[in-house]
Amino acid sequence: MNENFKDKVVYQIYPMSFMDTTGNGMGDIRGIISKLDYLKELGVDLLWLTPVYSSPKNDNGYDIADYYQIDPDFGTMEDFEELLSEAEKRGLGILMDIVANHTSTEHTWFKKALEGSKKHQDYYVFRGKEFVKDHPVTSIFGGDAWEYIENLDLYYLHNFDKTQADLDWDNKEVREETYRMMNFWLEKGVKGFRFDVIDMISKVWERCEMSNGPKLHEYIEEMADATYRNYDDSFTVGETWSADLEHAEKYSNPDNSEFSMIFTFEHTMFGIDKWKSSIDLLKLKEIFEKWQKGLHGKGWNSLFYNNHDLPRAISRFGDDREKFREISGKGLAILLYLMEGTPYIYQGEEIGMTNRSWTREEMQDVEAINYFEMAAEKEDEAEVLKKIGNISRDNARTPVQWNDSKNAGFTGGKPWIVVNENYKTVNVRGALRDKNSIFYTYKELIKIRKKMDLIKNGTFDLIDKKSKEHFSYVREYRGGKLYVFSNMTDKGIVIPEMTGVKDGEIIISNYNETEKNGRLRPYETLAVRVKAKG
Ligand code: TEU
Repeated sequence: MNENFKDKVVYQIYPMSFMDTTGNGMGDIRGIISKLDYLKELGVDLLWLTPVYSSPKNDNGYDIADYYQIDPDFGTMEDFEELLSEAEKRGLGILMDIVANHTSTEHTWFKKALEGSKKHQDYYVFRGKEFVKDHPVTSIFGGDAWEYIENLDLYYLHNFDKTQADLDWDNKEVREETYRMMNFWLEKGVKGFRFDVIDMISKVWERCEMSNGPKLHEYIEEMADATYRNYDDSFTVGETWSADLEHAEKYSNPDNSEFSMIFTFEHTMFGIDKWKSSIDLLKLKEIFEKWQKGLHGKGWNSLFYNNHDLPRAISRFGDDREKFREISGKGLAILLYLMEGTPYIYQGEEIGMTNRSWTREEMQDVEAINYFEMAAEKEDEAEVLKKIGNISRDNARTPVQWNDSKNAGFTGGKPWIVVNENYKTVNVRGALRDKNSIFYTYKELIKIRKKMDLIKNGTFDLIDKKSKEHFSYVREYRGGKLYVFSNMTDKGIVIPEMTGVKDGEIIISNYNETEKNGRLRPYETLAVRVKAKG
């Protein structure tokens, strides 16, 4: 079976914020083409584009109005085809984002449903008063997930914004439309897909649970058979917030895989209320241990800290104060990308982009705005803004900082979202010029991964689980070992276990001069290889 995905590294592009070539303030496909050489230099294999289809963009493209069109803000179908061929020339594959749990209410199916077409109402989850009363659902973006349509005297379900109507996957026609659309993109030459909230396509109405319904895996199998299983080297990743190990094994079981892998989010959440959560190192280690051990030999992990829905890696897991930003960013990369799984790098992560503080006027994200409107009624506004600064999705969506000129070189016009103020110090041009930058640590890690089978196949064991200061682990494969030690604090610490690896070779670290003397400086992180004897 195709296991190519185990050697790949994926770079996630959020096109709206990547690179603008038209001056409309919004990134576009030609902008992506113009940066392909940069991505090649980094060494990644696949580019996952978040949705570029025609959309009113109430949820930045996750509200699709036409699955067969490129949104004019991003360019044309010709631009997209050129992207495919230019990417291919450089050995890069393109992954499309499949948002099939819902469509925009601007989609013709939904419009026809509103006009009274029964066939199209059945594409969605339209229900009468009684059903809705007995089946309360809260939207993930806040408020009631049922929206009333007066002239139909029916409600429709929207698990996200009210302009994102849930499709009914129990309707065979909906499934077939989805497969047809996926084949359209496969035939164009895309290498695979990332599936948006795919765990929500089958619902459990008895308990009003919106994920992990009884038909979930059956539908995914059916979809795989009808589409990407017919392509030898396809690459797929499901976004599954609700997955436990058992589901994860089904999704990514090497013998009969539904997907190459899934995204799980336990390590990014910490508590039910996302706005109140903060990282706890002991828990973080436990979570990684659970997934590393749990899927070893049984499935496959995705390795990521951030994406377009999550705050910036360094601000969340590390230390974004300028004094520590680079050391911390490099340390985090070494810590994560030597684990088992496929690495995902979110645009700007490779140069150490950070969160910023937000005012109400600057906020763009529908989720953050809804939260602000609700929370600011009960709590101190400054406190609410602070939480938003820590967690808001807008942090990930500030434009990529290409250089230190106006708007960080992202656009000649007015950017659709503010540029992070630190672009004068944090930018691609500077990172490429400085051989000590975070960029080169990422590049080196990608090279190391491609050379060492141990990283793909080795076992994983935590070292000193109970330490609240460091995150360290050992990987083992055919007698060879790889130790990773990471000081997660801004102070010097001692790790006695390090004395055991004196004979090993340091293969990567985040400080220039490193010793294996058991003492680690703030955020110091290093990987030591001990070769098999004989
Ligand atoms: O995200 C799914 C999802 O559940 C998130 O909305 C998540 O709860 C939230 O972002 C945490 O802050 C996917 C997409 O990645 C996201 O951008 C979309 O908004 C969402 O689906 C709806 O399509």
